Amino acid sequence: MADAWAATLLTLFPEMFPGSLGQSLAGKALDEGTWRLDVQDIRAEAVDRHGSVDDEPFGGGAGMVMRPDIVDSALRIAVNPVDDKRPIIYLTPRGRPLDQARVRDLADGPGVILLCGRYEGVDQRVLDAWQAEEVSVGDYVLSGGEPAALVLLDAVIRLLPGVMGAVESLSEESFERGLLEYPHYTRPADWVDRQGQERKVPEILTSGHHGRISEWRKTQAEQATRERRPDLWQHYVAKKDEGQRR
Ligand code: 6GU
Repeated sequence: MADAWAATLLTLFPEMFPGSLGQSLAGKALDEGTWRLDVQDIRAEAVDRHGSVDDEPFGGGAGMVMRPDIVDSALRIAVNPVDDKRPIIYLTPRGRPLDQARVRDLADGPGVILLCGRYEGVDQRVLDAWQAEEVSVGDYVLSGGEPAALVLLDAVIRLLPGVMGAVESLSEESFERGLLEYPHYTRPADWVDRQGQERKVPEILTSGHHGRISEWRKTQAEQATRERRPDLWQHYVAKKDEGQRR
């Protein structure tokens, strides 16, 4: 059998893992050996008796920066230079935004080495030396890379073979078609909210007309995308036009 998809995670807060990844689909897949998680405490690489891993930024400014020598030691332990083909990803709001295409590529590969920074970040030289890919999970600032690592791993692990039961739900979902998903409804068909207002399920969904239901869902998906994500909408329209010109 081929080796399981393997994540190695470098962090100053190893107790944060597996965290949410020990639950639900990801947790079951972890127990079953579909993927593995090695958590490495960066502080174990400290060389002084205080266990320092950071220092003041050259040039001044707020906060502390993680030392390149300490992070380098941690990476030397994590990476086997002979046969480790896994990308090294440093999680930072300075990084390229994570998207479903990158998530898919990671799921298709052997695994990932994730470096979580704290404080103001990691000395740039060690990132350059290891050709670390800098990745962000969105335009907001987290207090550290750890929750971002959980997000990235969650997105990848659900794509690993055998993790998601219903494979059909994959190709139809958000982003796989470049659109946000249509809204979902279930029983009861007639429901009264807390103000006493009757809220019925859109009639088309209980009509049994599968063709018309598909059309309705597509329209709903397009409308939501146009209103909420003009960036995705532009891309979708451009690709549709390109398809028609062929
Ligand atoms: Cl990857 N790290 C931190 N600290 N903040 C973020 C982020 C990553 N992505 C978005 N905000």
